[in-house]
Amino acid sequence: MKDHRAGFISIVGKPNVGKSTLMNQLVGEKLSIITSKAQTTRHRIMGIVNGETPEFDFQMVYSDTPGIIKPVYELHKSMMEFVHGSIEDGDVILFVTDIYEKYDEEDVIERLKNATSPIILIINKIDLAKPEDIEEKIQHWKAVFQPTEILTLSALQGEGVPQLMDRILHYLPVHPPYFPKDELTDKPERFFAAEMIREKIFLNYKKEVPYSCEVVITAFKESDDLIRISSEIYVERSTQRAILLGHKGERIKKVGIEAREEMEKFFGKKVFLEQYIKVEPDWRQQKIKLQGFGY
Ligand code: GDP
Ligand code: K
Ligand code: MG
Repeated sequence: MKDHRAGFISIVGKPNVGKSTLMNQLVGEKLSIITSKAQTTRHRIMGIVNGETPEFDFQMVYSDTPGIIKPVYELHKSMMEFVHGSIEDGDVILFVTDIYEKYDEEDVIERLKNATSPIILIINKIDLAKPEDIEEKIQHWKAVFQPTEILTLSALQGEGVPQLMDRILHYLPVHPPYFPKDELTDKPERFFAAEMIREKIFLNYKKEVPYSCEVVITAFKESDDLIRISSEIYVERSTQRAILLGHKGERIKKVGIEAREEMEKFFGKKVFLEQYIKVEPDWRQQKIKLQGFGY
């Protein structure tokens, strides 16, 4: 019998460095929403890859995490707890950096220095960089701390991703699978439905509105050829509700159309989507309400 290897791989780093893009490349499905705005990923999201090499079978369990930021709201604190938890539980840690970012989160560097698992430091977005800048960045990181390895890649173009997979497999411990072999993720389908609506809100509105929104799926009813999904979008103030709606409800209608198209691709079925907007004053500041939203 072949050995089985399995482990948790945590993807951490600042906002917008390409963590979700990288995870989707590694997992091969669009599990994690990607936008050009910071803080799109609020939860820890797991993606599971099962496979085999000539020597062993394996299961990789990836966690994508919210970007590392200094907490301002209660919401941010629980987001950062996910990040710290990921550094502690990971069998392999992918610390993602952007070729042109300025890194100043000393506390996270400290946590990484104390981590006992291998740390692969990734310099992402090399498609944007000149070769001499890449070399300089490698030297910079070697001076800051000693990760187990440094790899350069372009998550967007997939360049360097197979090499990264090989290195992850190298560090994966011998262990039986953690999840049934036919599961792609630990999150229920309605989680993805909510994330797709949130993604479209991020893409359609400016400034603080997307950060003030939370999406809850209140019904998810699947029949042979159709999924009926009802959603509630929570905002903090009635002025935000008005912005979200737009003139005659046209802006939220556009969000709904785009989210539905995304859901139909993801679930492979026709989707009927309802959206209701509700005002819940200061939900981001209140722990009880956040717990109700699953944080
Ligand atoms: P996250 O906040 O770290 O999860 O970052 P995302 O995966 O959401 O990506 C943030 C932005 O960077 C998006 O616009 C991505 O398309 C872009 N991006 C990610 N990886 C690359 C890359 O390798 N090259 C370039 N040019 N852009 C990238
Ligand atoms: K992002
Ligand atoms: Mg992300």
